[in-house]
Amino acid sequence: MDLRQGIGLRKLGRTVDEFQQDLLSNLYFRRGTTVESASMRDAYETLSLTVRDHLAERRARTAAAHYASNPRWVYYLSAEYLLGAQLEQNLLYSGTGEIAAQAVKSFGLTLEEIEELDVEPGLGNGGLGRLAACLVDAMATRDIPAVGYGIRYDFGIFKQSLAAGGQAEGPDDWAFQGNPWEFPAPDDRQTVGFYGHTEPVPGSSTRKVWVPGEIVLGEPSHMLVPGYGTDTVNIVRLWRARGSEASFDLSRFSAGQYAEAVQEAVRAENISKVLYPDDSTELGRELRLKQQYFLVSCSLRDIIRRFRLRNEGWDDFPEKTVIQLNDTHPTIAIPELMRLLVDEYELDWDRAWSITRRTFAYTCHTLLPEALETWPVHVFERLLPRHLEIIYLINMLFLREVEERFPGDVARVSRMSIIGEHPERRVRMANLAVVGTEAVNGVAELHSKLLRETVLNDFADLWPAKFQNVTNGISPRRFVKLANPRLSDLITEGLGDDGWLMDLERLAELGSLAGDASFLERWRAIKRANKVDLAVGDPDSLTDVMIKRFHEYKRQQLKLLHIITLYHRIRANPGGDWVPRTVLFAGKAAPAYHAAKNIIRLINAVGATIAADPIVSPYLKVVFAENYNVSLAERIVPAADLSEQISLAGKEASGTGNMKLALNGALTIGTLDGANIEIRARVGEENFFLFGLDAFQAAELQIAGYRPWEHYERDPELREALDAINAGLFGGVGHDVADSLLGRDEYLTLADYRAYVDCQDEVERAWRDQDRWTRMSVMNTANSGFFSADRTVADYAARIWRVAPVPVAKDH
Ligand code: 26V
Repeated sequence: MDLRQGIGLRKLGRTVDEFQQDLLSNLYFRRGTTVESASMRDAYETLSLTVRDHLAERRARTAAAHYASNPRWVYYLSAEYLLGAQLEQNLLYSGTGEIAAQAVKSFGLTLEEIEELDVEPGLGNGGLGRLAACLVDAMATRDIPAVGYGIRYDFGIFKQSLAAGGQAEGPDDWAFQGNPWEFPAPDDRQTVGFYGHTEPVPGSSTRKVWVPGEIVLGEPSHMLVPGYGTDTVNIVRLWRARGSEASFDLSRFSAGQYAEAVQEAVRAENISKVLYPDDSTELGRELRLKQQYFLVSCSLRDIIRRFRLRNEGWDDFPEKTVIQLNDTHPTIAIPELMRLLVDEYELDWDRAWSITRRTFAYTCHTLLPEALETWPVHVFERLLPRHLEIIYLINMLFLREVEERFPGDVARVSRMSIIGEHPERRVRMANLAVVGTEAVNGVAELHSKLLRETVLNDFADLWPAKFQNVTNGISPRRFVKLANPRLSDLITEGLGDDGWLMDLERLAELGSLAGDASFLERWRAIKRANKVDLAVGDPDSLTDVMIKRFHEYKRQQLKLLHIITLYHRIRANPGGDWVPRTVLFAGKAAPAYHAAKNIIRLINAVGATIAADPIVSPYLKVVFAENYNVSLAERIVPAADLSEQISLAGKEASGTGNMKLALNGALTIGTLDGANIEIRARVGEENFFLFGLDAFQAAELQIAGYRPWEHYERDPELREALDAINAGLFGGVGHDVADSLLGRDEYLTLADYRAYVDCQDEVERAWRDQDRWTRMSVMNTANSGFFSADRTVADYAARIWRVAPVPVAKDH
């Protein structure tokens, strides 16, 4: 690096010959093997290291630029990242795809076969984790100095398979054979305390000394996060727990108790052992709180270390630092920063509180009450005694403020308290997150509005300016360019260049091509070719996809009722002019979420009955694709004709699969929920299949008293569908699903059934006119430019983070 001594970095290979030489030297010197004895694994590791070097060189220039400008930094704190497979992405972002393909060919290999060894790190559950990955991608693309902090789980989200038609879970030991994409940085390890007690500090009313009862080490490693079309390479820094030397019990070892001697170390390492696979229901497990504090404690100390590299004192801290909390999972960062400032750096409480509040911002990703995190006070007290004291003090001062503003309003005070009292005392993390931050945002217009008007209404009364909306977005690089190369090439040809990949609103220029017959012909041929690649059904059938986590509010069961209705219609009129359909489901259910697993079982049972039926099977096929993850999404999304976004209105915060599908030319059938509303507003109501209750009507119906049974009695097709389940038509599977629908039907499935089925008839009318359908498809892509994560990041940067880009110099 030519930073101080004028020493230049040796140039990395830019021609096929040079790239081959780089491969060879990496094979010999870093992999430690030879051409003669190299395995496919060696080939994969060597190619990955060679590509990684190109990004690492850019990383060095990025770090130099950041160091020189001492900018305001964005720190994204997230318990989850779903980064997706790395090799193909990094070939694209480093611009080495072409030469790498030719270079590996000379060794008798293809990129495709090497890419098959590239395992995606499944360090997240679903939407929230993938959003984190899209946002770090977009921050790098926008040249924003940023670090994403997370946990390096040994086991990611479980591997899903089907066993006897139901979900079975297997371990995801994703880095079992090593991970060439990460750089371990053991020198930057941090020490984290748990348990223990606090002691007063003589002469101080606010300071305390916390004497932890357990000490754990956090060791970071980082993965490179390149920007597209720029030289910025940011990092995601992931912490892994290690036992400290003190956790090794020498006396037991000497006494021959070898296993007992290391049990403390094993306990420590369990902290980052496994990702919790339950999204949207809180279990209140101590180990999960431990994970959260582990992430927060390591990350905050690292942030302070980085701040100290270029700054002194504390006054500039909130000017140089913004910490975005991805949901409440990292919210203990608020009392932790208070603890560091007050107890360790000896700032007075008010100054520390002013710094803390100005440093954090909070993104909420849900509206479901059961997904709002709370922790029993006794769990908190045992694990983090000092943090609980700090929370009590924050709460006392905060509630005093509330009483001053709303004198005598005790109900309001108890609703806003960070400590809930009933049925047991619990710490309400969302309340803490709102109180301790400068900005709070929802993830789609409707979601942000409902947050202000319902869940966080009291807080919005108190601090209206704090509440904002930042509609989610997705990476067009991963979900169009990499996932759908055929469509990308056609778009690039249509627009004249590939600038749309960094300026997605330019897709609007496609609108003028929607009248061009030959363009439409090619558009349709690409969709068909993508379906052939996916190979799940007849490529000429309507490919109807529902891909997302399984949850009752998302209503996979509504899609099932529609499928059963189609089955009955075809059976009743075998010679009818039916639209052939392939329905593709994919998604995981939380292992303990029995109702969701029952829906998976019923999908497979219905699929089997249909497949065995010679009358129906020519027109209808139901497929369940196992182990939905980022890589599978990249294969399904380009092949979809119809995108199912049918959650009960008011329940889906945003959705991001809806954006991926619309951008790839699928038409949406959906409710007025989450970002569907914004998709419809942009692609045009004539290009969107809308049905169902809106959020207001749904809430009114719940209040008025909803009786699902009435829909069953009134609607013969609905009755026929539910009766078929109960009569055992699907191998006796699904009684529990039917019972739940006819009993409480919490998510108003039966209330929306008729509107949904009728709307599906509308879909089929549109499908029969393939020219019309293809035009609608083009208009969906053309008008989805808003849903780029680059725009999302620009919104955060302008309205919440107040950060500016820092360009990276081209050369040393
Ligand atoms: C929530 C919880 C709740 C407590 C226990 C453990 C746990 C683990 C994960 C989560 C995350 C659920 C929240 C989530 O993924 N929300 C989704 O966020 C997407 C990105 O903003 C959004 O598009 C989806 O609509 C929303 O469901």
